[in-house]
Amino acid sequence: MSESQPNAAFTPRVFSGIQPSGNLHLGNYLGALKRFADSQTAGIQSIFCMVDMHAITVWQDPEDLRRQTRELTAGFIASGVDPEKSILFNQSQVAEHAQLAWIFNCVARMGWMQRMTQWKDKAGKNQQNASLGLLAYPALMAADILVYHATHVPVGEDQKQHLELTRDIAIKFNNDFGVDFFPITEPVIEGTATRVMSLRDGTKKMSKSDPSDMSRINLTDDADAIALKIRKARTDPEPLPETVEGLEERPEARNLVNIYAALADLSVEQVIAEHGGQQFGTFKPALADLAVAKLAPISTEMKRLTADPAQIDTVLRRGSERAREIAAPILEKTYEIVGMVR
Ligand code: AQP
Repeated sequence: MSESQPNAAFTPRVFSGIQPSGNLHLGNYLGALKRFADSQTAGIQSIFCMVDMHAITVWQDPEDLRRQTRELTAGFIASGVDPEKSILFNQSQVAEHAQLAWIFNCVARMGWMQRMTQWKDKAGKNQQNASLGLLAYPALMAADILVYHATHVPVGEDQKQHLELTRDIAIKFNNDFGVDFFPITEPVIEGTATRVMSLRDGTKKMSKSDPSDMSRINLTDDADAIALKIRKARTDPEPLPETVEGLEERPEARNLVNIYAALADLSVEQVIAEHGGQQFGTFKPALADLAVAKLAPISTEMKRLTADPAQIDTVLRRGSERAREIAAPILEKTYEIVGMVR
C-alpha cells in the first residue's frame, strides 16, 4: 500500500463495504472479499461493513434484506475475514454513518452527484422517480469511510469514481473549515480481478442485478452449478493465445484467464505460460475444477453459518460496538468544527 503525503498524520486504517442486496458473486469475491481476507495479515486495522443503508437506495423487501445481511456476513467470514481480527458490522447499527452523511450532503454539490456513472446507470431515463438516497449515495459512502478516518479503501474498479468523490468531499470540508481533519483516502484497486466480467458478455461487468443467473457465479452456487456456468460461458472459437498481448481484443477469453489467475493466485503471464494454445474445451474444465475447489468450501461454510442467525447477529452487534468506539469521537469533533453546540 502506498502512503500518500497528505495522510502522513493519520494512522493507516482500511475500510470497505458491500451492499447486502443479494446474489453475492465471484466479482464481489475476487474484487473485494478475497482481498479483504488477504489484507488482514498486513497488520493494519481493517473495518468491513454490510452497507444496508446503501442497499435500500433501491427497493429491498424487508425479509430479504435481513436474510441477505446475514448471508453477506457469512460470506465475509467464509471468505476468511476474521471478526476478531477485523471489525465486521452492519452500517445501520452505527448511526454515526448517517449523521456524518448529513454534513457531507451539505458539503457535496448537486453537480458532483449528477455526474456519477452509477447514478446515471441506475436511475437511467427515469431520474424523477429514483430515490433521493440513490443520488446522495456517494455522500453516505464518503461518510462510511471518513467517519473512521480510513486511509485506504480496497474496492473493485467500478467504485473508483465514488472514491474520487470521497476525496473531493474531504478536501472541500478541510478547505471550507480551514482544518486538516479528514484524510485524503487512497483507493486500493490491485490484482488481476478488479473488474470481473459477465460470463455472457465480456464487455459488461459481472453484477448482482444482471437478470441472467448464467452471467455470474454466485457464492451460494454448488459445484454442479459452478461447472455448468463455466462450461456455458461465452467464448470465441480461437484457442487461448500464446502471449498476454493476444488477449487484448478478446474480452471473454481475457475474463476467463483473469478469473483463473485470481483464483490460483498467479499472474496472467503464468496462466498463459501454462495454458496458452489450449482450446476452451480443455481450459474451461481446468477453470471449473479450480473454481469448484476454491468456491465450494466457501458456499458450504456460508450454509453452515447462516443456519445460526443468532450467532451472526452477535458478531454484527459486537462489531458495531467496536466500530462506534472509533466513529463517535470523530463525529463529535466534526460537529465541533462545523459549529454545532454540544
Ligand atoms: N464485477 C466485479 N468485479 C470486481 N469487483 C466487483 N465488485 C462488484 N462487482 C465487481 C466489488 O464488490 C464490492 C461490493 O460492491 P457492492 O456491493 O457495492 O456492489 P455492487 O456494485 O452493488 O455490486 P454489483 O454486482 O455491481 O451490483 P449492481 O448489479 O447493483 O451494480 C465493491 O468493492 C465492488 O467494487
